[in-house]
Amino acid sequence: PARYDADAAQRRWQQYWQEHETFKARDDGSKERCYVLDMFPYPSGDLHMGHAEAFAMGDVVARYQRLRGYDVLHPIGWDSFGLPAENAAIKRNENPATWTYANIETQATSFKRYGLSLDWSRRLATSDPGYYKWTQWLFLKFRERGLAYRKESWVNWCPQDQTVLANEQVVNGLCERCGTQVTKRDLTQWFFKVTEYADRLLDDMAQLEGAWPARVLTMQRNWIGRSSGAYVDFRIEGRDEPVTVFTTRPDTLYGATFFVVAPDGKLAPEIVTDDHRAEFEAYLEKTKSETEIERQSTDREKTGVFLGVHAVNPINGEQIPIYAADYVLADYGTGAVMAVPAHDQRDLEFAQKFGIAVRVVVDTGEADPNETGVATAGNGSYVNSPVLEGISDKTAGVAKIISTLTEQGVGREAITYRLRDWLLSRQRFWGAPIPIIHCEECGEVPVPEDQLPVELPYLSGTDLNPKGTSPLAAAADWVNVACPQCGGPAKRDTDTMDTFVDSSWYFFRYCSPNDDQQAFDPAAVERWMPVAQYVGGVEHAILHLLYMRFFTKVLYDMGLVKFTEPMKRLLNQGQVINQGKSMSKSLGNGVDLGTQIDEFGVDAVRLTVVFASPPEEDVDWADVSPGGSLRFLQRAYRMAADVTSEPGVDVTGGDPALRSTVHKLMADITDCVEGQRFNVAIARVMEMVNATRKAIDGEIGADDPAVREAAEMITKSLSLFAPYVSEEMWELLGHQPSVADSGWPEVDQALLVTERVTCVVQVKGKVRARLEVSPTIGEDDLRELALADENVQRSLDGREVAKIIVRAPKLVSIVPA
Ligand code: ANZ
Ligand code: ZN
Repeated sequence: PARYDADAAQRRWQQYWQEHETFKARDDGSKERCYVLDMFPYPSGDLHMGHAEAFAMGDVVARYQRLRGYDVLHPIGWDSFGLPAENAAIKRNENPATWTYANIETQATSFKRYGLSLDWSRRLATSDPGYYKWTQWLFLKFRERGLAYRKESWVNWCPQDQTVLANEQVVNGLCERCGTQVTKRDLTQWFFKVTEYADRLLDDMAQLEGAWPARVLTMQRNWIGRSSGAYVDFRIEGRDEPVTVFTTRPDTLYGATFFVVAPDGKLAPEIVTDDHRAEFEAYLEKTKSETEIERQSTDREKTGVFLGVHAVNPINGEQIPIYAADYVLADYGTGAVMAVPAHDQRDLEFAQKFGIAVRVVVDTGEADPNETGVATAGNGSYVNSPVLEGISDKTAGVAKIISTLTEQGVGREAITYRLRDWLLSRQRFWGAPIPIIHCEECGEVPVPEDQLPVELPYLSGTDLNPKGTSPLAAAADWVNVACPQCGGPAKRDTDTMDTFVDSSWYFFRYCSPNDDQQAFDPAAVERWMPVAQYVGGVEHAILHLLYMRFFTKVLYDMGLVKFTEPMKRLLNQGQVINQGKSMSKSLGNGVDLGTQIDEFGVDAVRLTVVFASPPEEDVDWADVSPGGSLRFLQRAYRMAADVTSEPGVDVTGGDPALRSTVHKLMADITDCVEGQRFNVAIARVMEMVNATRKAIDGEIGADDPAVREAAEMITKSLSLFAPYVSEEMWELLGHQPSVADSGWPEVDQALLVTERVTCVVQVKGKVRARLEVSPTIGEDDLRELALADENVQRSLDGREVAKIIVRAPKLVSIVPA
């Protein structure tokens, strides 16, 4: 019998697709456009199982939309700046580009072998000067709008890598890359003012509701962390300016029995008295080695030091002691809090440890926090709070205090966000240089646009070793330049940009990837975007997706794009794991994609990763069977080989039962693909193959037009998941390539309807109702149905039934008493 040779098919069709540019976006207006995008890969080594799954999912959508008749844009590129390239280059004593571009070539070859329906003509890499020129241009535009600025700030610092780390690069207090304990350091850094867009980032999520996974929206909402409350000004003895706190519970102001400031904020060292300075400084050192996550953790024992000064509560003039404690963060709210131990758990734990009074000001009916050690946070009537007397509702209490404080000029309504501005400076080599020149006379001077890109100098090996600041600082020829404004001696900024900047706009670039006059052609973007389907890992649920949304809104404000959300629909595929665990070298449970492909072929591997589970769930390689997938593909291939009718035969004359079965399955496949239940879609294709095989081997026979119709539907459906074998099958069925151009099957709605007959119901010989029923309905069911009918009931008008004759399925005759 006919056998599918995966290896030969892979070689043959890869070449065919390439020669015929089968998957090139036409962009000629002949068809409606549809942009399907996979998160672009980082070029670390060859493709792995994770890529195999993610890209198989994206390709299902791209191939489906293409068959549906869309002009599909399905591009590929590389997020090719970043630390691993730099570390590899130091190890190998070469320039990071060598490692990077070699890996890109390896991955490109593997992507082609993997049979993805990609438009290779739009390929890009963020480390190409032709790309990062525009990253730099965007930076300058953001700066012109006041959205990029420099400030001093504490940053996470890895002493080993000698670099600043973003919060997400710190895992349990350790550097994500090298495992060294992270410390804090004060540096002047570049930031993007993403906080200015906090409200829009929240509000525009309405556009994404139902189209993005709910958990991603929740994560983004929490990350932005909008809270409303009030600012309250406290005087401090011996100081002119008041200190402002942010509180979500201004209504508990009478319960504030102490005051806490962040040890690492500006205020603490200013107000600490000499008696307490040494103790404070020791505490500050300790705090610096802690991560934000540790500091916010609720089950940690509270620590802190008294600063020797008091604050004055503006509502009652009470003096309360000021502490520095690490549970208060320097850069949230104002970095200072009024502590209300009766109604805030952290404050209560602190008060109990330091012997501070706990004063209940809201009677919630719960037990006294003094005794239980549990702060009460609920609604209740206010006590010990003269201004709030008679009020017993939180909203009213908050409003009353805010109006009182506002009148007295010591407080006001406020909203704060967890979201911080985006620290984009990196003291590393392999990134887009920040296009700023620092001149002693003129200060910060942007590099003139006609001098972009600011290209990286050629450094390699140990020259790339971090030296506390960027390795770029050591490239004297590169750093020292004439000031573009005054011509005097000046220095280039030696920081490079966070790679999240590169990936915040690449999807725009794909619309006109070779344009050397602009970052992207707004007209091309308008034709293709927003992206219809974005596919990628949930590890990007927060930062990448938030930052690219931010970029899009800024570009909207610049008038360059006409929409505010770039990705209409998002799919987060799960991971490929093995034996219940993430694959890792240390566990030795890695599965090599190349080896799997060599053994089972691309189609079987692709089918396996998609069939294993719903797309958003993990695939455990220990539970799947690529061998089973291959056997199924052989079965499908043999089925196609056995069809004996000619292409174009009139299928309407085919076996009605088989047609009805197949059309129902086909309708289901379409629904499943639309609804991203790809695994179920594959199960239906398998059912279709079984039904068709049975028909071929049974009475219906290989020559029945219904068999051909089924085989063609199978081939088209299967091409979303197993493109190579499907091209072969399409050919076996007597068609010209490519199956990717063959169009999605039309389902005949008439064949979906289960057959019905009309049953006449008579009452006393008169027709009172007509019921649509199944031809096989039973007598009892029909009797019940007839008696339940509204018109029948009306004509019976409450009378008993004396006699009822049921002749299923066509007649019911009722005689009332
Ligand atoms: C007094 C109070 C009484 C508070 C009470 C809460 C309950 P969210 O909801 O997360 O915005 N806070 C303010 N700034 C802080 C900082 N920099 N570090 C740590 N905690 C800070 O939390 C706001 C509440 O967290 C604020 O309201 C403040 O404590 C504390 F019964 O003020 B509250
Ligand atoms: Zn100058």
